[in-house]
Amino acid sequence: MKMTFRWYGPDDPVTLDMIRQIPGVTGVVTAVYSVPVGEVWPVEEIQKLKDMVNAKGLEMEVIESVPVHEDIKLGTGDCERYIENYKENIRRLAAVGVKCICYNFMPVFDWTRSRLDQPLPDGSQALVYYKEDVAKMDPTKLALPGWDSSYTTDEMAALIDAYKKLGEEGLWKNLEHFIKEIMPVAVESDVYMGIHPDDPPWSIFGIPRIITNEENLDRFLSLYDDPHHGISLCSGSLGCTRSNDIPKLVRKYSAMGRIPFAHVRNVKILDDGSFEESAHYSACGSLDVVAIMKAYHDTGFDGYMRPDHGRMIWGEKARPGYGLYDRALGATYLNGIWETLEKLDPR
Ligand SMILES: [Mn+2]
Repeated sequence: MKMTFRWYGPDDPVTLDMIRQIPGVTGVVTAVYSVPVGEVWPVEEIQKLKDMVNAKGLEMEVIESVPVHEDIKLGTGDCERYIENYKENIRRLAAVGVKCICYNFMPVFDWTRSRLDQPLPDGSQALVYYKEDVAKMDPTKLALPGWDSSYTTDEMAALIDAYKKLGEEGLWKNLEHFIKEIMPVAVESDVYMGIHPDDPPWSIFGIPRIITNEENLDRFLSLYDDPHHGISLCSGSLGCTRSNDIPKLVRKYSAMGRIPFAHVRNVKILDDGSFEESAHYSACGSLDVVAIMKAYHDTGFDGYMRPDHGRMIWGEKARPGYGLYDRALGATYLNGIWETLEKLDPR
């Protein structure tokens, strides 16, 4: 297992100098952020990023994300050109030593929360999803991090409408086309592609979401039969519904060698199915993090892992979910569990 940490590039208030001091973190997970979604990343930009990371003694073997343009998900407009660009990005990243690319196929919105700074009883702040609040939200007028704010209200309404018409099966068809196009390039480049599950794993605002549960993950993997075609298994995304048994899913897909990249975090599920992001420690949320780590360990997991979102603690001001302190505690906690498992059961 290789422990990594997400880094949002030179503008991130969490710096490489800070990250390198977290025990056991050997690399960062990052991306070129200056290029519009769908376009090819300049080789010089990729190389510059890698040089910055390597200069601090860290590795840059995982990219999160190379985003998928809406035209690909909708199968419209410049879809084929964007797919060709995507292939070129895979080749260019492989050329500098990238081994794994994380992406998602969520229409319009990336992860969705109703509030990014909900105070918790201990005085920390966390990202939360309260079903009642989400039901009152107007998706054409929203602005949250991870959401594309470049759309006008009318454009957003039209986009949402197009996805409603496309429906789940239409989205599957476009995902299959994308996978069948890019995977031969990924295999040839020896890059492991890991799809990130939808967060949360259910339809919001009537827009289809399909990377949500075991049945759909099976269907996804069956689209292309090669270990390079895998899952960035995110315990917090799939785990915010009790219907997903995370240790069981980890055990199954890790044993199949289909998890190149693991996001491990906890989440607290509330009675009405809402959820709050919690500290990584098992007792703070609804997931058994030791059982998750044991499932990885038992199946000989040798991929990349990172702590996922953290709370804001100790007065830190940073990008919601991506401060230094709570994620560093998460990395250390996960490394502690892993070291224990290794010593109890050396392979
Ligand atoms: Mn995640």
